[in-house]
Amino acid sequence: HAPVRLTDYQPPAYLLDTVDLHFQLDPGRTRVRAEMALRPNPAAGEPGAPLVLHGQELELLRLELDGEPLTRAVYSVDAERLVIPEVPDGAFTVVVETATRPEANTALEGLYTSGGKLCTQCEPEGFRRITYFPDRPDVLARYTVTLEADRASYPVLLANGNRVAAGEGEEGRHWVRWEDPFPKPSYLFALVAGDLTCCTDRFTTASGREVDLHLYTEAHNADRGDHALASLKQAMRWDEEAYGREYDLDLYQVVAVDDFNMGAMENKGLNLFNSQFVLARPDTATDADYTNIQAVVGHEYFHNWTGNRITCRDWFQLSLKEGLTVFREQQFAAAMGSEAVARIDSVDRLRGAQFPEDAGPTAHPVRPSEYVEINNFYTPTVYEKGAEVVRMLHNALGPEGFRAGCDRYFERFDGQAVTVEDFLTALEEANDRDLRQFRRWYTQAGTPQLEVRSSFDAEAGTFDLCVRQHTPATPGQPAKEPVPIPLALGLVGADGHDLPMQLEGEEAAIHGSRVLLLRYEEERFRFTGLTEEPVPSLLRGFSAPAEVDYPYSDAELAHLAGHDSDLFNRWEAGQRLARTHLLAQADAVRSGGEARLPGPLHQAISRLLEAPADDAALMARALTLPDEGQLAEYMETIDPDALHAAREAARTGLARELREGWWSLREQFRDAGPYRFEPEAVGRRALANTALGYLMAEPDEAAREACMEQFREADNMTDQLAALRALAASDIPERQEALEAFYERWQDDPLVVDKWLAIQAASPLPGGVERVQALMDHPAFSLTNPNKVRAVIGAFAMRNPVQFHRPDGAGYRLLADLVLELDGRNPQIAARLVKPLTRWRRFVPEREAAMHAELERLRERAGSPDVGEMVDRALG
Ligand code: HT7
Ligand code: ZN
Repeated sequence: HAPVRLTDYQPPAYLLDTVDLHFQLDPGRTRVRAEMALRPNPAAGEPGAPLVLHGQELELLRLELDGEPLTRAVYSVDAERLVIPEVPDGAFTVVVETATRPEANTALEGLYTSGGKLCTQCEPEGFRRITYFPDRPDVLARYTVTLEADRASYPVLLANGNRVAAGEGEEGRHWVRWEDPFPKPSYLFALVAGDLTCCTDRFTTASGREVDLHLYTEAHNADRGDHALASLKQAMRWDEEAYGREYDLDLYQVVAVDDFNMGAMENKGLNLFNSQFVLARPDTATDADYTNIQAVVGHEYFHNWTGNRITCRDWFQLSLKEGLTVFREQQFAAAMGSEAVARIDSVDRLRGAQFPEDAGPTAHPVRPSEYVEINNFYTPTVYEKGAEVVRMLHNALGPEGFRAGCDRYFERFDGQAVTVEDFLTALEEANDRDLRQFRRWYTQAGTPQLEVRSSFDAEAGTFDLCVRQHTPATPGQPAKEPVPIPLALGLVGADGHDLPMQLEGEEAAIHGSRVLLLRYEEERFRFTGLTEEPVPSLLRGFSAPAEVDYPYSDAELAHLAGHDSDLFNRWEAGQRLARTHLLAQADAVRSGGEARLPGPLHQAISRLLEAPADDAALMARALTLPDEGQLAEYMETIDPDALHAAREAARTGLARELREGWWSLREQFRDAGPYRFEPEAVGRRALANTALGYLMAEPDEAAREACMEQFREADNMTDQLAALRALAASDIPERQEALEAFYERWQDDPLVVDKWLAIQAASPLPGGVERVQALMDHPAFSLTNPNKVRAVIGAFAMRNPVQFHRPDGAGYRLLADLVLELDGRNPQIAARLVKPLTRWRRFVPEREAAMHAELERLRERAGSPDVGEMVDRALG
């Protein structure tokens, strides 16, 4: 499959003004009539060019040009496109009639069935599975859509925009017509047909427009929409206040769909959501679910301006909408809860998924320059690193400067399909700034490494910092240029306070944090007027997506962990201390020794337990050891068994040594009273359950009893699941009892069953491969439902390193077998599952060989371009 290249971009030869779509919906065979009003694009400079329409898996029934039927002699059609070589010079219309088979569509792109519903997923290139069409994001048109279907099976018929007409058809059929006044690209088209219940709410915009909010679910889930609706209203208000952006239609619709390839989709006025990211009730959804729902509902809403009103010119610009929207989502999350906790959680995600991607064979820039299958580029780099890049811009310009730049962007490009370059130009112009060097963040892959060294001269009262930046080579980019890095820092004194910072040559000192903007490979800074040697607190708030290397002593890390005024770095120091010692233990195991609880880690956790917990959520994170996946990134050659042994020894050691502390922490923070999703209550539950996790790391009688009691009596899923997770990770008789009881109780609730599956698949107990095989044979499992696949295989391959990397390679075989099975059904999901195998070169020799063998097998047998591209990149 030939790659698509950014440098080959050509503007569309024809523009599309209006589209009139008519669907005769039927799950077996749906007929689609598309009438398109086209005209030559004056900007294309290609008079007389052929008209090229994309199309896949379609049955072509009829083609007309300006009302005249066309015969095969005057057009050509293959598996990818339909070409009409000659069209009139001026405006013309094309009518295409096609048929598609929603029920047979297992790829979940285009029009497909989920449960009893018919629904669509068009981003990025799904519309071409609905009709022949100029399916590219820079072709924007006004859509009118008529949906006709059997009334009994599909009483609700939804599309984008406003409902303008409805009527009865023959033989029990009915129809509804929708009009979307905003020009949009085909990827934002959506329709839904089904027997749905509508939860309603209202929102009054800042300028007084009344907006109806409609959330559609299946009838039995009607009591699970409140949180999503509340989150939607919070997001709408926040976007008005933070960005001055109002909603622009009279209706905002959200539909919950069970079979969905990703989290949610921002279709204009008709968002489709994976049920997991919209449905919540205290007894069925955890705090993490509530938090995710708030974030995803916000994310899709924010796309209305960053993505829909202003969209991408081509798919290389994906981060223009995704990076910016993730950043906006992160700002929203911080505003709805604790800023430090929100930052820790997003950095954790970045480090857990994006740093490894940037350091491996699938590394690519935030704005990639070529792809084979665009679906493979919905990555942590485009999303999360893209958001970090926007955050750096926000910090560099300041909140007002950034807002002014965004205002200019919205004003100047509204209704257009644009590029990252256009966004940066708007920021530059509004701020009279030059962001030329900053553009490298979009074009250069790899995580910059910052080597920082210091020296203190007590006599002169100076503290020198030498900072070197280096970005390791990535595929296709052997040599790297320095990128501008805003290094936020503070100098922490012996009493724990920030010391004043005065650089040589400066007139006055700065108190608190300051930002050094690094532009060169090596830079030196001299701080003056210091009467004591400070501990540098570097990259405060994670001011750039970079890795800091500084030779901190244990005492310095403990000092920062206890006192840093930057809460993110307080947490970071504790994690760094834990990481250093856990890695040392893992090395000891590799050299034939036994892992034990490192003293400095014991002291650090014990100090945390003694200190008052002002922010329970923050404390819960500080008490949690870095996971094995994160630790692996810092190991020269990854040995999953050694890492597991080291982390377990520390966890059980802490459980034993600090037993009293864990008990009292749990007692102190267990929440009484009814469930409420409020930051303080969420923090309390997180902390109490962290304590329970430690108690269950060494499960004595009392801990087992307490855990079972919590499991049985919890009135909310957060506490019940925390207990079940602890039980499922322990080889004790209560384990099976609890798992059976949980399934018995929740077997009819697919989203809760997903949790039950994931907990077992992620359990580090021996026999993981067999457990996963048994789960895949369980009636609750289904290969056609991406949530089930993610719950079992995703959890196993991505959250259970010790079992997945089993020495005999059975974990890898199981994963590769599944990729092959999914390859023909849902290539998008199959390709995503290849990811855990792509880092094969980083592992100890026998695992490396076993992973490599599975990749070779995939290369030989997989048929889809999606999996093919991932495997080719992995093998390099
Ligand atoms: N913009 C969306 C990206 C997307 C997607 C969503 C659902 C199913 C398949 C999809 N492929 C791409 C999601 C977002 O970032 O909001
Ligand atoms: Zn998005």
